[in-house]
Amino acid sequence: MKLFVPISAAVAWHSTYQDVELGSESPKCQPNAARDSITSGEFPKGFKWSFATAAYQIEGAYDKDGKGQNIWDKFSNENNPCHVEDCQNGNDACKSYMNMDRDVGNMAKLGVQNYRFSFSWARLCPKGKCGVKGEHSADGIKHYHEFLDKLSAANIEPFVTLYHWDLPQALQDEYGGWANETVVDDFGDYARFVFQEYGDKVKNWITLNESEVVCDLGYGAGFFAPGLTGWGPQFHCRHHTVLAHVKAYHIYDSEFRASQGGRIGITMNTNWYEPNSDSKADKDASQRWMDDQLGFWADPIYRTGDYPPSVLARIPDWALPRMTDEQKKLNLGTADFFGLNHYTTSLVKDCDNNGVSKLESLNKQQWPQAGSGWLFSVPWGFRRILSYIDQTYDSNKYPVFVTENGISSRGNGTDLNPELDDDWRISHYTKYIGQMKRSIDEDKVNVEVYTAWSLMDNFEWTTGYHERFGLMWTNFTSDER
Ligand code: PNW
Repeated sequence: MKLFVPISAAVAWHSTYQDVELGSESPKCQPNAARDSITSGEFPKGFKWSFATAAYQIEGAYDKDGKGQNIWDKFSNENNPCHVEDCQNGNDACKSYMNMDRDVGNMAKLGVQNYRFSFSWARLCPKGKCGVKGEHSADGIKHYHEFLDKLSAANIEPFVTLYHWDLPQALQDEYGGWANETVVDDFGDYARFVFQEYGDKVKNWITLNESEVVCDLGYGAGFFAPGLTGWGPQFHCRHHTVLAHVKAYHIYDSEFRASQGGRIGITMNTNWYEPNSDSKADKDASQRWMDDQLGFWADPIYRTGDYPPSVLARIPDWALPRMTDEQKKLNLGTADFFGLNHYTTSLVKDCDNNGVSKLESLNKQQWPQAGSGWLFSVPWGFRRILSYIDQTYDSNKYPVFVTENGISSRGNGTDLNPELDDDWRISHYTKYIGQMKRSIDEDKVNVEVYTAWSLMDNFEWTTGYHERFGLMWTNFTSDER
């Protein structure tokens, strides 16, 4: 059997797919006033604007106060070969761990009222075990209490992600991390521990961030931590992220919801996959991409309890375990909101890739490209993905929280001469937010939260500090940051 890397992020990032040049004649690449125009005006009352970061990308202090090692600590410090551009690592990042007042002060100055950030699992439970018999770090626990108290004093509402890619290394070493089903129980114990400790201060919980990237790049393509490859680890990882989310949801729902009264959901990343033509073949191909990147998580949780039929048809059961009837029942409806990270759009044309794949994604060079190779600015795609989510998963039942959206630069400015007049960034945000407004006004999609990635430039995974997503410039050459 021929193996191929079928997964969108891996494909989009690492060009293992066969690129088919459509040329600028594709009508999808031409300007279209009705589609591209945006309106101004008020957002619905209560609409929330937020900024996001993640622990490994900003905290630094990788070995302070008893923190355990996580898979990104190990991966980004390996240097034979290096996994990160210029052999950079997250050891210091933005030094946010020791600069809580600086970060909260900056947010207060910007008028930020909501902040999405993540807890570092290995900072709280250094070996990954948070159950009664686990080892807990008093300093780590105190740190997030202090940070939450500072946010509260500044009237900033926290949105906390439990897992933003930094699995305790001990769990990777012990049983293979996300590829092993034991992780489901360990994540459940971590979630329970965190709800118990912080649930009176946090009312918005996001279980997992972008499981697709975790599993496809970390366990399938080997480009991200922990650097594993193959369909076995990749799809077992995917399966266990669904089960881990479901477990954490039920723990919250049955043990904490009544007393704490918060909301809990999952955040998924997806491109909008625009069919290159109106042919049925191209539309079906686009649907397969949606199923692969979004439906894999969203169908079990928000629609059917099970994986999309196109996924089950494509991925054999030695790689992807099948859900039991009991699991399907447990999966369905396990979220209070639909967390969406959205950045870009791909054009999809059906093609028979040598009989191996029927999926083809075409990023159009005609679209403005960001500092990241995979990111093209296609504002109208944002409106279409929001409509798709509403039609497929019902935004009235599950309000959409946009938990990330943003754009990067690369090579613009230096720390001595930072690029602060980034009109192109303002224009990108204006157009994306304008399309979201049309989606709310014209398509009646129930969007409650919009979150910009990121509050500040930070450790951008395998491209290190080379790609800047921040609304604020970070001076990485200064000790103060
Ligand atoms: C997200 N894609 O990752 C992550 O949640 C952030 O940690 C990250 O810094 C940010 O977006 C910018 O990259 C993504 O291939 C990774 O489309 C890959 C993709 C999108 C988002």
